Order: sequence, then C-alpha cells, then structure tokens
Amino acid sequence: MMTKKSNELFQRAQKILPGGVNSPVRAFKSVGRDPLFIQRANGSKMWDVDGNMFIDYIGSWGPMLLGHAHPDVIESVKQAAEGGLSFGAPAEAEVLIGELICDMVQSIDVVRMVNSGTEATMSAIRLARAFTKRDKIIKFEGCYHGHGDSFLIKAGSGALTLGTPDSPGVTKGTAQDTLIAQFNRIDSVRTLFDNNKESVAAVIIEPVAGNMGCVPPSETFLRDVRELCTEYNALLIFDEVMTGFRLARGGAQELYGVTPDLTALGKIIGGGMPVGAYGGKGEIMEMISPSGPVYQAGTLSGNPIAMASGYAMLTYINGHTDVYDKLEKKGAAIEDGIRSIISKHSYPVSVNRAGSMFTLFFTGKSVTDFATASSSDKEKFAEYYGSMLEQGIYMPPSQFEAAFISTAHTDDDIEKTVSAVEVALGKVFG
Ligand code: HOZ
Repeated sequence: MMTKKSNELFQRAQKILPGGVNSPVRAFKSVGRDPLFIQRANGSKMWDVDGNMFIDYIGSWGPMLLGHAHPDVIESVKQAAEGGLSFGAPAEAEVLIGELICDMVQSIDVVRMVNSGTEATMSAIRLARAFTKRDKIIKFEGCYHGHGDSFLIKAGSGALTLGTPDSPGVTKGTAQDTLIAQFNRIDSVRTLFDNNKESVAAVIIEPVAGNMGCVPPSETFLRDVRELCTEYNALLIFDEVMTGFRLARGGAQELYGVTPDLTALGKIIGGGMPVGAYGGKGEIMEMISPSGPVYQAGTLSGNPIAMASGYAMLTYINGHTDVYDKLEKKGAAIEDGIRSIISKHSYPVSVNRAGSMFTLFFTGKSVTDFATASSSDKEKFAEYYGSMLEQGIYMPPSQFEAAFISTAHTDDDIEKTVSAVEVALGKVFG
C-alpha cells in the first residue's frame, strides 16, 4: 500500500500536534504503524490522501450508524449552514431534537445538549453529586467515560491502549472519590457500596462496554446494578455514548430493559458533528442551571449545524424501524463468519458482539471483564491489524476498542471482511 502523502502529513503533524494527532488512539501507536490521513468517506468506505480505499469499521467511533455522508444528514447540514453557523441564542432545532430524544429514550424526560460525551459524563456526575449530596462515584475498570479527571482512573480506550489508565495530572483528592468495580462482577459493586455507606452519589457504567473492546453485560448484571443503586440511594448513570440509538431506538436501556436515572449521550446524536447530551428524570434535571443551581454552560451547546445534523439522523432512524434488524443481521453475518474460521483452525481468539458492535480478542478466554480483556496478546493483535489494513479493512487500531457496523455495509463488504480475517489470522498463527 502506498502511503507517501500520509507519511509526509504525519511528519508535519508531529511538529505541531502532540504525537501528530488530536486524539491518541488514531495515532496507530499500539499497532506499530503510522496513521493514515483520511481525505473523504462515503457509505461504508473511506479513502486516504494516497487514494487507498478501505471498508471502514470505525465509523467515526460510532456515530456513522447510517454510513458516511448519508444524503439526509448532508442535506440538512447544508441547509442549516446557509442560515448561519452559530447564534449563542435559542433556536428551533434545539427543541426539535430535544423532543425527539425525550420521545426515543424512555428514561429521559429532560435533556441538556453539550458538545461531547466527555462534557456529558462530567456534567452528569456533577449533577448526581448535587442531587444526592454525596461525593463518591463508582466506575468500572476498563470503562471509559471521556477525559474528565474523575474518570481517568483505571480507564479504558486510548488511556488503556497507551498504558496510562491512571493519568498523571489527576489530583489525589479527585482520584479518591472514584471507586473502582469490576464489569460483570456484581459482588465487586456490592462490596464498594457496603464499605462506603451513604457516600456513593452514582454508579456510572457503559451498559455494553466498548472501551476495553466490546464486552456485553451478563444477563442479570445491569439489573443487579440497578437494584443496588436503588437500595443504597445512589443514582445509576448509563454512559450510552456508544450504545445510544445504536443498539436499539431507545439505546441499551431499551434492549436490556433497565432504567437508569441519568443517561449520557455522545457523538451519535450529532450524526457526525460534535455533540453530546445528558438527560433523565425531571426532578433531577431541574437542578441544572438556570432551572436550578448546578452550573453548566456552553456557547456552542445546541449549535444549529450540529442540531440539524443530529435531527436528520435521528429522524431517519425513527422513521425506519428496520434499521436495527438490518444492523443485527449484518453483525450476525460477521460474527458467524469469524467464528467459523476460529473454530475451523482452533485459533485462540474470542469474539464478542452486541448488535452492530464487535471485537476480536486475541485470547482463548471468554472476555467478560477487564482481566479477561487484558489477557489478550497485543502483539498478535497488531500483526492482525496490519494485515487487515493491507487488505483494505480499516478496524479500530487498538485491542481495546469496539468495531462498528453501519447500515451502509453491504453483503459484499461483509464477505470481503470475513475473508480478510481468515487471511490475517492465518498470518498471525501460521
Ligand atoms: N477514545 C475514542 C474512542 N473510544 C477515540 C476517539 C478518536 O480518536 O477519535
């Protein structure tokens, strides 16, 4: 694969951006390559600046549920842009998307738009602390909730990928208010509650973990976490930045039938534009300024272009209930294809999938939590990654990220992907 232009851009980028990028995982460091610079994307495909074409399974880390540059979304953005890029004043688009989110996500009565998932989770825990008048939060090892200080403790995603799950710069005072439990191990949650009676404000969880690779919850886990939160008067916050509108119209909470008190949403409600949101029960949300005293603000919150993009995307999903059946079928086809290769050759690889999110872990263990996810062989993953990329398949460049399927992925894309996996695994284990 020719990567001359990408290499030149990376040389220049490294002089003026930390590590040559504006977000760590995309630097490809953990897979031992230099990143490719993307020029354009459409449907299920992306093209880099050297003209290489890839079937894309990052989908901008989740939001491209309908594929890149969906015509409805692009048209809506174009129209909105003609009317001005930012007002810093209320606009109709905020009401339209707000109504749609409250209608689609059963636990959200009131919603506040922000600019990213990080802002959403940071604001949600401030609100939970104010509401419960308690300081501590429980999060899960390997889960990632953006880069707010309280979350960069045993964090997943890029922090885990690059070996810095506990980031320097987070004060001891902040860190001591974050308690760490183990995903899918309800006893670890109960122990923390028992040892910190009356001081836990909230449990925050990715209902399907996507930031230590894709790790779905066991059948009872989310329900049990809900029960513990209720028993100990703590709020349950679902971080649905990846799963919201992806796993079902109403997110993972609809799929698993568990109702959180607050939900953080992210990039997917912007349809590709920078957006996040948090919402929940009215009695909690009314504590947010200017209804109540909990301060949180932003000039670009509810930005008209971002709202138009997200509204077009959510309107499409709302009107096409077959979206989730399609995604499930595509996800199942990839999973089945890969599983049959693994079992044919008895490769020590396990596959996790929830709907249109999936990960191949380079471990023979079944991956249910951080310990099993991190038993993966990262060198083998890097080798597999390189082979996939050379074959034109663009997967997330980290063992600890989920791959995302869109409605734009065709049967042909999926066949090519499964064949590429067979070649890549053959190289890794051959
Ligand atoms: N941490 C993000 C995915 N979980 C990656 C963001 C990016 O590099 O764009």
